[in-house]
Amino acid sequence: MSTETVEKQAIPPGFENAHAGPEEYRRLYAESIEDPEGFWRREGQRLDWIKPYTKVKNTDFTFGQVSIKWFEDGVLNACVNCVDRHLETRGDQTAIIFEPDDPAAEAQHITYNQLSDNVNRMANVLLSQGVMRGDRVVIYLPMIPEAAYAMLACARIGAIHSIVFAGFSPDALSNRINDSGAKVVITADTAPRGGRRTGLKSNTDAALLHCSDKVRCLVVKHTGDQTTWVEGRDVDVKEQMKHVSPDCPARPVNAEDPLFVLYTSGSTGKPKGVVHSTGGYLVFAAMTHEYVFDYKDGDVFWCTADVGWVTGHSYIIYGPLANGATTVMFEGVPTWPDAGRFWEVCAKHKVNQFYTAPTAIRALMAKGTGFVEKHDLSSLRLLGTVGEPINPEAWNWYNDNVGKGKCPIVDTWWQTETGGHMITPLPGATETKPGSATVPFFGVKPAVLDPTTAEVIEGNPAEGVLCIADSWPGQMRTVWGDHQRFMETYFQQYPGYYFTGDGCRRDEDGYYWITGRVDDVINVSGHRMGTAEVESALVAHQKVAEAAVVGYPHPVKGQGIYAYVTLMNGVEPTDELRAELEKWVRTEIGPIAKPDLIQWAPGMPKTRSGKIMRRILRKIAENDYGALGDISTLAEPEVVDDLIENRMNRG
Ligand code: 6R9
Repeated sequence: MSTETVEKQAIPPGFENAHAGPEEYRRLYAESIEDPEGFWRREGQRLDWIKPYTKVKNTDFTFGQVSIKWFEDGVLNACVNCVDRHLETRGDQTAIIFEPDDPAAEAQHITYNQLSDNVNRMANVLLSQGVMRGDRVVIYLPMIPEAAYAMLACARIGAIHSIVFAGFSPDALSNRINDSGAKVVITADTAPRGGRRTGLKSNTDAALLHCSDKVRCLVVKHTGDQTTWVEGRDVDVKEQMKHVSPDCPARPVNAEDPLFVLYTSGSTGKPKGVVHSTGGYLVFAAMTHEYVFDYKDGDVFWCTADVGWVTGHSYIIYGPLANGATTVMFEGVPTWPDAGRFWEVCAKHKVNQFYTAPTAIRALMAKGTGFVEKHDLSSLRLLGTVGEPINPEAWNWYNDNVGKGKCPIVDTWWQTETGGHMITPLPGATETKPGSATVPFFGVKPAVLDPTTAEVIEGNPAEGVLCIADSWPGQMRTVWGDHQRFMETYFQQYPGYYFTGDGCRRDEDGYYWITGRVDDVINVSGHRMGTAEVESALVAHQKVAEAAVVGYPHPVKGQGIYAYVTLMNGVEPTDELRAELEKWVRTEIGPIAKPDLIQWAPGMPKTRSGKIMRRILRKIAENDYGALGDISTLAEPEVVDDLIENRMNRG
């Protein structure tokens, strides 16, 4: 689909008093770029500081000496900012609504007072285990309130948390415990999800076989399921929390002290421990949460991500709680007991802002509109997406059926590395275009660079790799234990810029369209093509539920287009349909984009966070499936066998 033909969607009524209107966006954006010192000096004040900063920005993108510091002489505590400072004015307000996996179980409403009590107790338990300022604590928990308590308890005592998504294997867990040098791992007995249970404690037992025997294991007895118990190593957290004091003094830390390390899923090589700071990160998470979601006092905010991903860090915990919000924590999955669960929960808790991933929207779209129509979604004011480009069909479905045409959709482009939203509409300020993340957030200076010459492409339209020309407070500071790798990954290829790894197009209106990771860009007969574009065309066909496109070596064209296609429920995969889809893409984009090979894929290999693992699809398409590499992070490793068996490119 050509982006030029996409109509701008007006700002829906009801956003006249949003945090920023069109004029204010222009004014503040200009200020943030022309005077970053002044802009962020003011914005930094949205936090409470124990010792106010006098310095604001001290950053250098020069390869070999990359250094990023914000508010560097300020002293604060992140937990105080997310909990203590709200107690006087909103101690009895709900901080966290916990919605359990089992829809019949009762939801918990945890007030700021209760949050404070639990966090202080958890912090005292950590101290009693010898955890000190700067120590690492690995958190391997399901989406339960104790995950929030554990994160904030670490922040309270100046320890650095590193969450490992509860869907990861024992191998992944032990690698992260060892790489971060953690003293303690916090886990739970078992994790219920979609009616099934994962043995987190047994996974942790297996992981700890490969770690120092000094690592302590704190266990949250969540379901009460039977587990093994290693005396002297395992600690019953809930029991200990009863016996310690509900008061734990907050440790003042420097703005640049790390708040957390989060490993990025290993699409290439060893996972990187992304390090985020305390001051800059929290300012950026809080500010983006307020502006991008137009968060106002009393709103109920729901981000459906898992706290194991950066989205959960910034928009379930740190951003919302720094703003004194009510944030929903959901333990379950969108499709259990049926495809109406999201909408049931929205209706039940009168959710105002709902933030999810395109992959979830497409999965629910394939099940039909009946599941949405059953529930009262009148509380919704705003919808958001994150994680991948959203194809216009999913955007429209979301807009029509969930937002009923009344809710702005914020398509937020950002990364684990960026800490918070980078390119995104502001609901009261930005007209949207389905499929575009639109315009930069305050303080963000995107640049489109030519991938071969590394030169900046000025003017519109432009197409190339997406870089960021200057630092913003939420930027990652380093790779844990490997600053050299940090510099090589992000600052070497395009000197003077932060390289995002994404390709993008900037249209006539200056709107950004993320075309996917640059390693997903394929070159067919000398024409560069975003795989996302072909996928978008394929999923626009009414019989297609999901599509993933990769390149494969082609004797004439350089690269050919290999498409994996998942059909809607009940649609027969026939040769006629294959021909129909080829023709469809030809007419949607042009003959150049016609897939050379289409393989029916009953399922896609996805990471636990729902991202399609293109590395695997590329290998299968290259008929090189012997070298698939690590598939342990896949949600359903079985789908790979089916894809190999039915591959189209047998060499
Ligand atoms: C927050 C998060 C980052 C990568 C990023 C890009 C893709 C994220 C997107 C998007 C298009 C959006 N991505 N948001 N692509 N439109 N709105 O997802 O972090 O897991 O580190 O992934 O995800 O490719 O580079 P992370």
